[in-house]
Amino acid sequence: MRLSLVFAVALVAVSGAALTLASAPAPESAEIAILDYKYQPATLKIKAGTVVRWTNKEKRVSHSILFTSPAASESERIFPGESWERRFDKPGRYAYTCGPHPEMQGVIEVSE
Ligand SMILES: [Cu+2]
Repeated sequence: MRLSLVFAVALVAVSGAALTLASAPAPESAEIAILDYKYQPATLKIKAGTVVRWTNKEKRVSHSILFTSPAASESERIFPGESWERRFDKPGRYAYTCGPHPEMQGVIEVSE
């Protein structure tokens, strides 16, 4: 009787540890505001696996996130009050601009 109680306690402890191992840590996140035709901050340093969220804080103007290197890709238009997210899994330097406003410039620097 006593032995089976010890066994049951041990079993609960082991399954608790397994649950902890199974749940991957939530990805880190970072925020960039878009305001006054600027990405704020314009340069952001993050670790691989981080989710970056751009939020348009303008009153009227819509923007986009147009990556120019290492690969070209563009977000949909981000209207005032809207957000757009991208996760960066590979280390590197990701330069981007705004489709409609090429004078806007930003960089995401991703490290290991
Ligand atoms: Cu823009």
